[in-house]
Amino acid sequence: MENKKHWWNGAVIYQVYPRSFKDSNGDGVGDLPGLIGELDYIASLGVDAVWLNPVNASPGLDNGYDISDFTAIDPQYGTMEDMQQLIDGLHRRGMRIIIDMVLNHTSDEHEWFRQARTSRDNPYYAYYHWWPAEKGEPPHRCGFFDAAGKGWEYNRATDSYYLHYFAPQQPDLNWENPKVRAELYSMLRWWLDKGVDGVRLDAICFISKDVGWPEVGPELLRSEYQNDWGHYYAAGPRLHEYLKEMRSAVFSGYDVVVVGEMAGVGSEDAHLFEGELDVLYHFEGIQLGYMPGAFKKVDPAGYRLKDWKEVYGRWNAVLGNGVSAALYLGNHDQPRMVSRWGDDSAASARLLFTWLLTMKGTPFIYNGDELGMTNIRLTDISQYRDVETHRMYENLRKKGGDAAGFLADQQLTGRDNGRTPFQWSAGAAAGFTDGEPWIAVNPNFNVVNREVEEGDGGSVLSYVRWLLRIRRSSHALVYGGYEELGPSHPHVYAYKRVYADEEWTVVLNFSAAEQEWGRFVLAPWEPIILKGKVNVLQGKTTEGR
Ligand code: TEU
Repeated sequence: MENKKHWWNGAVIYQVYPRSFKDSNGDGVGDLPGLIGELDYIASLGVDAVWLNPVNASPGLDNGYDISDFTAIDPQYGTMEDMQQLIDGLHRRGMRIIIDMVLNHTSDEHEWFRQARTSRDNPYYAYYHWWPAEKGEPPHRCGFFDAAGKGWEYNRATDSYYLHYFAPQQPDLNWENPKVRAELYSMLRWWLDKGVDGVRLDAICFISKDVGWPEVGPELLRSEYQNDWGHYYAAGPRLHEYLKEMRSAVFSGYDVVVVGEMAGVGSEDAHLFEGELDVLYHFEGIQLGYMPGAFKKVDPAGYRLKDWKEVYGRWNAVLGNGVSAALYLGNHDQPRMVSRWGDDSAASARLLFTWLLTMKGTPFIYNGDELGMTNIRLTDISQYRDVETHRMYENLRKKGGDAAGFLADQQLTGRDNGRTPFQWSAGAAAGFTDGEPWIAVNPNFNVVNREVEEGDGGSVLSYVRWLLRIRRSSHALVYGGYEELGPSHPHVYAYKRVYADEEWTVVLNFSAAEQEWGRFVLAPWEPIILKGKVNVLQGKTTEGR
């Protein structure tokens, strides 16, 4: 097909959070053998590739986003042989694998940092960003996972501060240093030579720093960077130089997809990444309904469909020449899709998936969302496992803030909502583990689980499989153009997808109330999908789970 220049053109990607997917040895933590045992399930969905969150050696402060050895598998997940089995197992089933690489920072237990922090004369000292104490306090930077919100940490042995955009245990790598870049590129080639089919580059837009270390006052942040440190961090002076160099030194030699996590990047800059990245995993959609700033806070009014249409329409308008926009409504950093954007109902899950799989872009399905898994709504800080939640809570308590209000907000926005164990069955621990799960299982696992939904033609799972089949059968839904259809409506989103003489019309009721749109009367959360003039959904959306 002329549009399919690369394997990922038109692909649907399934994100697996291995820690919570399937435990094979009863230690309560998901692992590679457990995942390998469920590859037939993943293949049965009809997806094209798996994005695997990090399984590299790590102390686990940030569930693997603090890597201590880029070319070793953490024993809690398995061995390098297991990893090769996973790669081969996916390939045998006609699927691909995208690994997750964290190149902005390492763990403070990585050998490079263990050496670097011993002395300013250590050759690895220049692998990280330092501020010598004799120059006084460093200019403020935000540390997203720092209890005090500070982005510099003092290190006694070198009498200097090191930079960390995330936790103090996640020191930022110094990409100004060509030795760092060369080591990272060599490591990436090592992984690509194992047969992986793509890389998701974690926080990659943050890798370039203004090493003049200017003061960044609140007024500058507010005026130029939307009051969001992520926007400032994503505006580094050498970002595109580094990405072009990495493309040339690593990826250009392979048929692999490069997915860039792009917090803080706006659609007005999307064209700058052409030739550098293949899929832009932007945040402008996922942050709708959150107050601007480093720590998530929901707008009481929630998100507005008007804004949703604007954001996704705008991103589609700027992309096309070989770069695609990621379409996603949930991931390991977000609350559950059906709780964030729907009302926990199966009907709202089906509606959201209809958008995800008929809209223009590269769809990402987060494991469990295809079952309609919901937020767990934890009630006590002791139930949380996420470093982000704990550090925000510490910061708040120090300032005498409203702990109850914070926990109420985390029930809506906390990352752990999306990290509870995959719900396989109504059995013990939802069939996830024979041991004590590392985090609580959602109590609704008895009705929201793979086993019960397999047998239900009206379940979210059955509907997602059907949608994926419909999508795969259609040029227009995969490669077609996108045109929003009027009249504008506060709760109904309608658009066309056209490719040659194939034309689809999608009309979506994004509300729990009946809505009229043109000649249509839509039931709560009802999608209408017309192929030409035929409603292909007739009778598909029965009620119940
Ligand atoms: O997230 C990068 C990022 O932009 C985060 O600040 C994100 O916005 C935040 O976690 C949302 O609450 C990546 C990974 O996806 C995340 O899991 C890691 O914690 C983070 O990088 C550090 O590696």
